[in-house]
Amino acid sequence: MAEHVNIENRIWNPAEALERSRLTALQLERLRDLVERLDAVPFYREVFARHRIDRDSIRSLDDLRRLPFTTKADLREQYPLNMLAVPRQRLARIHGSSGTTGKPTFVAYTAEDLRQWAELCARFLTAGGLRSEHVVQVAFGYGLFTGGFGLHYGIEQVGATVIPAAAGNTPRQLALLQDLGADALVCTPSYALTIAETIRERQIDPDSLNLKFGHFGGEPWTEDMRLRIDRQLGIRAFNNYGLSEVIGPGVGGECLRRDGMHIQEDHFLVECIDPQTLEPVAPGQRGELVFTSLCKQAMPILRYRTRDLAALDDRPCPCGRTTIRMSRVTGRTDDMLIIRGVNVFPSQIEEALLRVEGTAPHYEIVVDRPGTLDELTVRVEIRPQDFSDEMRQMQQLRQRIDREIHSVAGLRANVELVRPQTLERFEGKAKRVNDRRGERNGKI
Ligand code: DLL
Repeated sequence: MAEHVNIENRIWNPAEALERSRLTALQLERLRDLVERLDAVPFYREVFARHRIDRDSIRSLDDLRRLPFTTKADLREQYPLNMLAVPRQRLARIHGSSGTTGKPTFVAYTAEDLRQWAELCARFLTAGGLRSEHVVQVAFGYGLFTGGFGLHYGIEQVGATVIPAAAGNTPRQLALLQDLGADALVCTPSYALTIAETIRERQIDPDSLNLKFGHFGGEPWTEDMRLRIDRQLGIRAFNNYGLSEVIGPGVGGECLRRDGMHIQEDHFLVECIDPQTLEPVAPGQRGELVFTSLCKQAMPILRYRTRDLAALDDRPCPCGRTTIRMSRVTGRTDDMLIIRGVNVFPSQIEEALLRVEGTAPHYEIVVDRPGTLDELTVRVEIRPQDFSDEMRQMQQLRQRIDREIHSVAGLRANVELVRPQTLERFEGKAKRVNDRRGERNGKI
């Protein structure tokens, strides 16, 4: 670990450190090109015709605001592949987004898109310490999900060695870590914790492994969760962000300072808007992120509303990259729960739980409406060493959790403590919320 802390800052591509005026000029040129290319997509052609938009109507980046948003619903309507800007024969690969409901939405890449995608992943991996001499174990799913393949080719681009372990089979992950001695682990943060926990259960000393750092993403996590991963695996954990509709992983990632994720602005225009008024929020304010892909060929996207809530930070970063940084994603406009009128994000519950010593980072949020009032139940696993048959002790722990949830989220929850190892474990993205209110109303 010490070795990695001292690693020097390296920038993969000078495009990450362009002077702002040069970056703006490049973005404008690419945006104008994009508007021209989007004319090949019937969906955009029709909107452009309605709003009388063409390449020449874009004279500065401010004109972006005259262009329409694209939403998930638009993509669903264009199912399966009606958003292509190139002929079908030019596609090199198709991935799908991991929607929580209904059919996936598909995203497509040309060979050139795949090359660019690997380059973007190489950039954030390098920013977070990856070098050609390292070995990386990828424990993301390989399939329609963009995590596995995206990171895989990024690691190869850096010149490092990939172990495509894929998600799942935790005992095998451990055996690979022990026998092949990966320097870095790549997966979702929740799977990193599952691996860390199994290491502890088997009484393996984390220092006997060669792991030094990890690149985690694909789902929201908190700073406390990062500290746990750092501590339990003896590594430095880096956050990276992306979404299939925009390209997959590679939209942004942290540098060694771990103080916000640098957005790859020469490829993506980012906006942060108030989801109600659709107006931009002030820098540093939380809002919904909106992305425009400037370079993608097969399926470029204009002003895509991500529903991810985060804040942007345009202050210079001491690492030398000049790109804007995004905060952690603290919630989504659509995973926000409204419980007895109070807006609650699952990340707030996680934050509260992780403040209480003795809880394991495994929990389930159950929302129900048995009568007329919403009820929030938080089921929390107790760490084996803290589990006790003594009622009083468990009662105290429950009260502490209740107090923390109340102070963070502003509402009372039924706290249910459950025995170690009873809640479901996740190999990919964790599913923490079980909202049963719709079922009772017969809506689902
Ligand atoms: O999750 C792409 C990805 C894979 C990113 C691996 C990083 C690493 P989708 O399956 O389309 O794509 O899901 C995208 O996941 O809108 C966010 O809500 C969430 N998400 C992704 N990365 C992060 C992150 C991939 N670092 C959706 N923090 C996005 C919080 C994240 N949420």
